[in-house]
Amino acid sequence: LPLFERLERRIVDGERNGLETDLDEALKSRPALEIINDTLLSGMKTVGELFGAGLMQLPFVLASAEVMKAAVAHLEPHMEKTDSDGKGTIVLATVKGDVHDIGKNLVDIILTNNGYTVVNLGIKQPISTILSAAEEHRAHAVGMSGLLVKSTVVMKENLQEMNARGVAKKLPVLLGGAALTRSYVENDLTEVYEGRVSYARDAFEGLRLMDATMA
Ligand code: B1M
Repeated sequence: LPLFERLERRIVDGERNGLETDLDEALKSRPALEIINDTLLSGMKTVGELFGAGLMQLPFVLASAEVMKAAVAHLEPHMEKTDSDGKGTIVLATVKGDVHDIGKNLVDIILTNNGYTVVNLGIKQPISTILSAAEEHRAHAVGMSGLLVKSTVVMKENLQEMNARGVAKKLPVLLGGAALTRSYVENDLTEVYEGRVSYARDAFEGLRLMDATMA
């Protein structure tokens, strides 16, 4: 297979052997982010479709995710970074009950490379932990990721909890993940939250929204 098709195939097949060699070759003709967005994420999309259709078993999905993570880790040092620093602090987490973290970690990389301090709490984080970290780090915003449909409900409960604790006005919230829709966030959740809540389709929209929040 040609290089980029082979790379995409590696994600689908969960094939790590020779991954770094292929990535180094790919870096000669394309920027790291483009490789992630156009090639690797396309592979993950196929994995999601196969799994959703019952054509791929969970351990193989996990193997694909591991290759994806290894690829992102290898590409990360090659990504563009801005000189600007100290643009603000965001606490980032995958919500309670949800283990998906590839998207969240991409958001971390993009924000960090663009001058934000990201406190990445990891997966399955209850709102109490997220809010303790926000207080400790004097965060300017909270970012929550979740890919399961049930995570969209958890996010709503988290926003209600933030209202109840009286932190909504000072903590804008950024939400993202495959199960969310723009209309759910912009119609339903803005009704719920007493602060500002926005939806980011991808890591770049997350960056734009953070820039707008901090402006
Ligand atoms: Co899971 N899984 N999974 N899975 N998995 C999905 C989400 C699913 C849609 C697959 C499917 O059925 N087609 C489905 C959810 C269905 C639903 O809820 N209706 C599903 C399921 C069912 C499950 C399990 C329940 C399976 C089981 O156990 N029977 C289980 C859940 C466990 C749990 O969470 N409690 C499970 C487990 C796993 C693995 C562990 C095997 C693995 C995750 C490994 C890991 O993350 N470390 C996995 C994977 C890999 C997927 C799919 C195939 C790919 C997800 C991914 O990494 N995509 C996924 C299919 C899909 O998403 N359609 C699926 C690439 C990633 C870059 O995209 O995270 O969406 P994403 O991030 C995007 C944007 O959404 C956005 O930016 C990124 C792009 O720039 N974004 C943000 C994300 N977060 C953001 C935050 C922001 C801003 C933007 O600001 C804060």
